[in-house]
Amino acid sequence: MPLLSVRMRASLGGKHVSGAERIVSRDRLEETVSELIRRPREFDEMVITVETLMEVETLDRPLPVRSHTFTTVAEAREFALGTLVESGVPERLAREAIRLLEKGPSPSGGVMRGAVVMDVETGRRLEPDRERGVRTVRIDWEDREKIREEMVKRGFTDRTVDALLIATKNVICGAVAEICWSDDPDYTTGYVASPKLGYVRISPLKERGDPLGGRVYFIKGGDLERFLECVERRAFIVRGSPSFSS
Ligand code: PML
Repeated sequence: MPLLSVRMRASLGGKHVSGAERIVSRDRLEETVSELIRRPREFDEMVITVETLMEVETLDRPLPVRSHTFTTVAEAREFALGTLVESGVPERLAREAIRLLEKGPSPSGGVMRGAVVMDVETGRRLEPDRERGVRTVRIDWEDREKIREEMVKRGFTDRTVDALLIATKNVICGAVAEICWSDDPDYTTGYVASPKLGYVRISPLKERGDPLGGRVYFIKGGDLERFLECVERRAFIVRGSPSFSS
C-alpha cells in the first residue's frame, strides 16, 4: 500500500503558529488528520496537505543522542560553538550562525519558518528565498508512538522527537553540521547535529522569554541542488530508536 505524507500548517494573523507532518498508510489517514488538526491552540487559517509518496526509503536508526546542560546561556553557546567547530565548521562561521539565530535570521530581523543554508567554506547564504528559508520535510518514524513513549520516559519532549528526525535527514542529505534553537519563548533547549557527533542536545541555548531562534544548515556550496532536492523531496521512514549517552 503506498504511503501518504500528511502535513498541517496553521497561522494566526498571517503568522505561522503550528506545523507538523506524518507519513502513514492510507488506513491511518482519518486518525492522523484528526490528530494534526487538534495541535494548534489558536489559528485563523489551517492547511492540510495529503500527498501520495511514490518512493519511501528506510533508515535503520536516527542520529545518536547526547545531552549537555549548562548553568548559563553563555556557557551553552560556547559549547555549541566548539561542537560546530569539531564538526568541521570554521570558527568564524560558527559564530556567525549563532549571531544570526540570536538576532533572528530573516531579512527583516525576525524568525524564518525554514532554515538558513550556509556555505561551510565561504559563509555565503545559499537558501533560494531568505524569507521562507529551506524546510526539511518528508521524514517520520515508522512507529512514532513507540519512539515517543521511549523518549518521553527518558525526559525528552515532543520537540526532540521531531527535531531528531529533521537533523537525521539533513545529515543523510549531506549537511556538514546544523545548529538550532526554537523560537518558542518557553523552549530554551537546542542542538548541534553532525555526521561526526550525532545529535548533541544543549541547554539552555537562549534565555526564557526570548522569541527568536531558527536553524542554520552548513553544507558544501557545490552540493546545493542535491541537498535541496533531498531535504525537500526524498521521503524517509526511520525504523529504530536512537542510542542515548550523556
Ligand atoms: C530538543 O529538545 O532536543 C531541541 C529541540 C529543538 C526544537 C526546535 C523547534 O522545534 O523549534
